[in-house]
Amino acid sequence: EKTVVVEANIDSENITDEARMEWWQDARFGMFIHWGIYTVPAGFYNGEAQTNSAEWIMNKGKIPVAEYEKFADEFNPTKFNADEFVALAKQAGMKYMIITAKHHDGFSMFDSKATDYNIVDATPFKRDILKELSIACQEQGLKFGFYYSQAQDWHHPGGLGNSWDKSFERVSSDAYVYEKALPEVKQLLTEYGPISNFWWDTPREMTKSVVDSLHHITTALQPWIITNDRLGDDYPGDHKTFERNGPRHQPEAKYWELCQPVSGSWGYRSDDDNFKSIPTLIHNLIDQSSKGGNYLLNVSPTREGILRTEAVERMKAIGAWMDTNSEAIYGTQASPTSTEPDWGRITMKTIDDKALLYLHVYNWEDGAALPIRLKNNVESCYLLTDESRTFKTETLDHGIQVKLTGKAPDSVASVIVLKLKEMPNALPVKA
Ligand code: FUL
Repeated sequence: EKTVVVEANIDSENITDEARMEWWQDARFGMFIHWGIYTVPAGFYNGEAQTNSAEWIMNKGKIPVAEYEKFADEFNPTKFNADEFVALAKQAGMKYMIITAKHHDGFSMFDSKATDYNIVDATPFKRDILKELSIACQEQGLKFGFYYSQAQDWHHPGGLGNSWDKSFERVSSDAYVYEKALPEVKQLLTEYGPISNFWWDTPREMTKSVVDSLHHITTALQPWIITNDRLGDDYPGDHKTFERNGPRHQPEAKYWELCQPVSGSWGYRSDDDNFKSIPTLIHNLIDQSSKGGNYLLNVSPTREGILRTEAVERMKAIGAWMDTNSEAIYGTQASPTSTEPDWGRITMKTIDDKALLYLHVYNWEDGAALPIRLKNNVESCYLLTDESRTFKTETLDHGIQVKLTGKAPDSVASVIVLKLKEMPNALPVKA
């Protein structure tokens, strides 16, 4: 039997925030997975669609606890293969994976010691998918982290959010945290190897002492861990979270991430045909990078334990683009100029006090001049995938012009490298 490393990252003395955040900042791209027993109703209850986001069905359909529990009896995703999930994430160019350990419905997707309401004890499947994924991630070299809903729990009388089941008498949420959330978090951080991220969610009614306890246990057990900003009010975490829509301008926060579902729902919904197009997804990744942020793209396995072909196709297409262009994504910084030029986006690296700009051209026209609002001397300008294909540039009063020639090398985004002789000197934004 395979085992996982139990004690992670003991050497914690001198970790600076910068050192801790470095891999994440460079990674730019991760896989989010929403998976739970809500996959069984898949958005429908009593023959009717209940919700856009299928993981909310218990709440939106006002399903009593005893009814909802029955979905666990039918949860048997026998086609699930952790190695394939991790391999697909890697193929897409993703550097980390974050999966729902427990969502608001209160069902634990791992062999929880705090409750039997978990995937091993309460389903015919009986396998701990988080352990399988953790092992596969370690074997294939992908960072691995958890989503955890620490305040809402519609199954536990201390959890927040269940106002429809009248058999349900509310006890204090502190009791809930000490009985369930804290022990589960502790278990997740000791029995699943090195955990790269803890992704808290819906920080409602969290007392300061509870927030402090959860924060303390997380960082004490996994000193290299990275947390989002959703543990409690006034808890900044390590990074800011944008949900569904990214920022229009570069945010002030140094570290931030956009999470977005590949289709309409976070959790699998059987009628969800709202898949984003391949160009949209690639542009979204580039767009976050050009503003200095990460892109956490969500997929939702079906009740059989596989991804829909539409999702797989999209992951592979992003991966194919990343195969030749990832240099313009990994380890880049935000654009030094205004962040949304008409023609595409810009990312940047600096090497020996010289800036290397990556011009991601979405709208390519033979003969067109790309305006870049920088006052700089250009060292060279060429296509990322073919250095012999060079472009003429001019430095004018209103910035650098790059002259496009020929056909677009890539129909989604062609990347031109613009090497400057110095650090970028941005012209003021046009009124
Ligand atoms: C939200 C949750 O309520 C959604 O169900 C989903 O998990 C999303 C990522 O965060 O706040």
